[in-house]
Amino acid sequence: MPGHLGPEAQRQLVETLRTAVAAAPLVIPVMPRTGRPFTVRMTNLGPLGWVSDRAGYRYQPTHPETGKPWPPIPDPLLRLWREVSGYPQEPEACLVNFYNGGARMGLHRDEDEEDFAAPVLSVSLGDTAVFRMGGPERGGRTETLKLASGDVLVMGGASRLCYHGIDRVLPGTSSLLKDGGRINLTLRRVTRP
Ligand code: MD3
Ligand code: FE
Repeated sequence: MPGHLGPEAQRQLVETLRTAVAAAPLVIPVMPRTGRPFTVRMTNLGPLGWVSDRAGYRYQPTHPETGKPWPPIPDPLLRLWREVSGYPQEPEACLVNFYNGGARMGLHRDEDEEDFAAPVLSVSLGDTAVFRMGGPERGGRTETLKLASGDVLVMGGASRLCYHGIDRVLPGTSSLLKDGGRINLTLRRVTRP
């Protein structure tokens, strides 16, 4: 849904995220086993948060460094989920990804959730990203799509288990974030109801 969030809604969301990130700082996750750092920095909102460290990928109720519960998912995001997800239960996790100039995210599938019946809902803020979408198998055909500030993407049905990633972020394409970069929010249902 291109431009689903208008400029004022985007600014308010960024303001809310500044407060949340002060309580739950962005961390640079590392890959399981190798310990290779991500280029994206992450935090979470909601009862569960997605983390990656040498031990693996998982959802957990607390921030890995502060040990405190993740801040709540802000009301505007809960309302967005109710409006567009088509899913009766509330989201349990909101993963916050921050991309600076050189950050990217390799092709992967989101499969650490128990409940694949629920869609993943993505909100883009700040600089435009080149998003790559493939099929259900690694190595298949892929296509790219630009994700701009305010765009909302609902990945449900067959697309829920498709490979996807972020090739790059295009600097200077938005003035929403003072120092540039991109924020992506993904709302997720984790447990089976
Ligand atoms: C397709 N984030 O956090 S959002 C992720 O822009 C992630 O930060 C990217 O991939 C980002 O896991 C892409 C769009 C997105 C989110 C979830 C999906 C696409 C998806 C789940 C299944 C298929
Ligand atoms: Fe993903």
